[in-house]
Amino acid sequence: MSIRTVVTQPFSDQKPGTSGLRKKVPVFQQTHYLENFVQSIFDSIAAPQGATLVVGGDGRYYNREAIQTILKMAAANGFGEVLVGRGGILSTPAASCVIRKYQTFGGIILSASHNPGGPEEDFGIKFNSSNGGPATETVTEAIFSRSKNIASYRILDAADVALDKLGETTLGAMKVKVIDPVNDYAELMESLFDFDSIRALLKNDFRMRFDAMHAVNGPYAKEIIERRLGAPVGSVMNGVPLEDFGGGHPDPNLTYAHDLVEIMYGDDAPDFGAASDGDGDRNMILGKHFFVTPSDSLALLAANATLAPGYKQGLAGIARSMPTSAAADRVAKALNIPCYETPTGWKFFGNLMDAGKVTLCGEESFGTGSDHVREKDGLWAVLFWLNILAVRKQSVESIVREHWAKFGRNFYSRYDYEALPTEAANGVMLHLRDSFAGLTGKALGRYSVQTCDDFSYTDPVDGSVSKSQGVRILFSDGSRIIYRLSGTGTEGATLRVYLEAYEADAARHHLDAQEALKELIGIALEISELVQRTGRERPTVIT
Ligand code: VG1
Ligand code: CO
Repeated sequence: MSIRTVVTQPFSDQKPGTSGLRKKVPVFQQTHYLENFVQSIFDSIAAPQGATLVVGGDGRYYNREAIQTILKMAAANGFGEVLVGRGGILSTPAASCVIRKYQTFGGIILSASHNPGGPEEDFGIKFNSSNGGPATETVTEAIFSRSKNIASYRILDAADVALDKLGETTLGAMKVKVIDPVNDYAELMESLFDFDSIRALLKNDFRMRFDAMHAVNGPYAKEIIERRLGAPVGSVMNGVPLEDFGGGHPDPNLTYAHDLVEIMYGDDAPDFGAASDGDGDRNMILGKHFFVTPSDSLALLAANATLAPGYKQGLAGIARSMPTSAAADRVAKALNIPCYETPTGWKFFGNLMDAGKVTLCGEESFGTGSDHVREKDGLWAVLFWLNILAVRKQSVESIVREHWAKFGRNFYSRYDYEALPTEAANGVMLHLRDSFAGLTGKALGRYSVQTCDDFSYTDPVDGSVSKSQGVRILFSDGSRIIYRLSGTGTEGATLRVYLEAYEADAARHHLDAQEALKELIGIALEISELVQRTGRERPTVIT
């Protein structure tokens, strides 16, 4: 077995986005493409000789091939050991858990999350640091700049490693340990939640469905929900991970999780429904005929956190991404703890959690998590909800309505315009930035503009500054319209419009969100000139 140094040419498009490098599979299959990016990671992270790395992915098409390449390159780049999930599988939160538990140098996670998988669909790769969290912008910038001048990479000439059997093998001088992908994660969940109470709840006439969407969380949910918590077999649906997720979008929202939505809005619906995404870090929470918005879910978990054993000592603070609704801010205020507002993407929460400033974090994009790992965590959120339901013995809907009655309701919706011509999408953003001066102080229907800006964030821990994180139009009553370009798409540009209106009056809390936000939506379309500039009458997805 010998180490080969392969001469290569840089690719110009290896800039990591919101969560790593995401491209269509055929892009990754180009000669040297994956290798260049992996070498750029290794060249940028300064791992000591003999360091341990974690490798795993969501099992989508190209996962296995990519893992073999990464293992051979890790061996040629001086790593001493790699922990890899059996079959190359690790959910994103499980990878974060393993990186932390075994105090490794970091990990490489292969996923394009909620994007479809298959030979013509999406693939992705990212590096997580020793805290278990996505590399900070400083590191991803270093990787990108390395990728622009890379001239060669190192790889071991060796046969493929057997990944389907637990145990240890060697690859050159490097050890490869194939680990159970579920065990460490399941143990962590048992340490945080009251499994006895949840078991008792599931034994009564409480019924639940978890939709794994043919994605990575199937084996995790079956082990935890059906085996350890004793829910009847069949409570976990679409539980076998498939390379193409059964041809669907493994995205837990009301549009794509249609199997679950039909059941939860049908006759004789179960009491609780939940789903997670391709790599297991997102979650959607449903009650009987009832949808909990992700922003509300974060606020509710915060308000009820002490009901779960792992959080009984209370929360240090809460963090939410800027476009996420301010529902959590109201809970933080009542609890007298700080609430941080960060740019979109989980990488911005890591420093706050490492510094002990926050315990819970969340994003409007169906992401919630805590400092138990450094990624958002889909199944964790589901178990947290089950723990709360087991203690409060109320329906999901009544818990949410009580919460609104106490804190007020933040009506919320997001409109996504996918695969737009990049120029048109950029045009909308430029036009908005040019409009700031004219908008400030202006009355628009029943709203009046207080300020407009382009969100900029200074990390309170390391002082790093992230600019241009989204255009905000803030109204005097706390309502907001936010415009952002997605950093995870692989086709043209995706424009997201986030809408939020606060309603203190309980008599209006029963309204449908689209109804309550109608005027704001009209304003958002008008001032952005979105329809004229993009030619799109309607969004691709509304969440
Ligand atoms: C989207 C979401 C963001 C999330 C990111 C990664 O990013 O909006 O909140 O952190 O996906 O989630 P963007 O840049 O497309 O808006 V995942 O589950 O795709 O790793
Ligand atoms: Co995901």
